Amino acid sequence: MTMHARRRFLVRSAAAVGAVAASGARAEQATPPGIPDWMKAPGADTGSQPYGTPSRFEAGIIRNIPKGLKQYTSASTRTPLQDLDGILTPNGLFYERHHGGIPDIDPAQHRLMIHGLVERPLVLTMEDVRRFPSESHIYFLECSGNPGFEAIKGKTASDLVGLISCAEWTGVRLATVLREAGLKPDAKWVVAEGADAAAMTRSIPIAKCLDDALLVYSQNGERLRPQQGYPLRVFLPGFEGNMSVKWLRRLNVAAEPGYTREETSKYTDLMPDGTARQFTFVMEAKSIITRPSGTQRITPGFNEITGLAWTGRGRIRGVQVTTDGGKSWREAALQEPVLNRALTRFRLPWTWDGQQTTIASRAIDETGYVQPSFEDLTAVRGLKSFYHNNAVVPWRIAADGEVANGYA
Ligand SMILES: Nc1nc2c(c(=O)[nH]1)N[C@H]1C(S)=C(S)[C@@H](COP(=O)(O)O)O[C@H]1N2
Ligand SMILES: [Mo]
Repeated sequence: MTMHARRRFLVRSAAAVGAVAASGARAEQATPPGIPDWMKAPGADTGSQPYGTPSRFEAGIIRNIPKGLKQYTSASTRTPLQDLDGILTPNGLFYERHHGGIPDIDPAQHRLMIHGLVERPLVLTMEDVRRFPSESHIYFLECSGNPGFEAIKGKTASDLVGLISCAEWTGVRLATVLREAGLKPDAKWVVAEGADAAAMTRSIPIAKCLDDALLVYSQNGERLRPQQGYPLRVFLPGFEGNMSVKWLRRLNVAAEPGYTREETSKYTDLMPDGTARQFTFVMEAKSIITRPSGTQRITPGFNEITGLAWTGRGRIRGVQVTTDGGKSWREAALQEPVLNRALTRFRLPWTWDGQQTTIASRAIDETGYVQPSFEDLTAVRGLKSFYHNNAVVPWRIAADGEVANGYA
């Protein structure tokens, strides 16, 4: 911090102390050397919350649930990205995307069948699945409809790109289970089916199945939540979220893809010339500034710009940030560790001069790919497609410090 920024910071802190004192006796007591009420008697009993929850003062940090959400059909909730720090999403705030509601599956009754082009068809219990050698990895999961091409009208970072979350996943390599069944020479695809009312079904190329694909039963150390596919899901690092089939009950090894609803009428991208891209698996590099971001308010002087970047192709190499509407870009610092196919936190110190401006970030991944502007992306893809919008998200900052969607 420069001397000037430091002095401004201290002046503002002094003003904040004044504000606290003015807000009543309790805040006055809480300001040292005062003694607040919560120091005058023992607190709640240890173990009074067998499963811990956040402070009641954080009750507003919740999933972003659209108004008028139609249940049991095709619905989603979003992660409140602007309210979180670091790179891991708490399990209770992981985004949800369901095509037929959330089944209530008894793991004792659940079975995984592996059949088709295999030497030894298998029917596994959850106990069987957990006997295989396990692995844990931190990966992001993103819906390819995040945000969609016409839905860039939202207000917050969560409204715009909240269909992404990141967690540590534990399970068994899909390759290990497939080898147990024994792949026949013609095995080129694995068609995965979920045990929900939508029977979500997607085809996975065999190369991915034998590479980093996982069968996951735990998330951030505890068993998967029902919303995330309890008791078992497929997890395909870097691929569009739709393919990570939840509530997994069947793997049909085949020579051809299933050409299911989710890979014909949905999850394809209509191009300007009327043809459609199909099997667009990889989530391309993307980033968003989460603070300051839409509906937040900043004051002149020092403001840290921070956000998240990710790429389905591996690691993030760098993130550039503009604070002058794209005239110039500066290199942000990346928080270590920068992990393969995980969220990466970036930061840039910034002194805001109080003038109206636009800020934005753009990610560059280890392949050299640069996150495109919305104009550059739509020049190639047109506006007919819905999935795989990874364009730069600009935030407009008004002279009063109010931050708003730069697209609107
Ligand atoms: N069985 C099943 N698997 C599913 C879905 C579904 O509706 N049913 N939704 C898919 C979609 S579109 C996405 S983006 C991810 C979302 O995973 P999450 O809810 O754990 O975030 O799950 C995928 N797997
Ligand atoms: Mo999705």
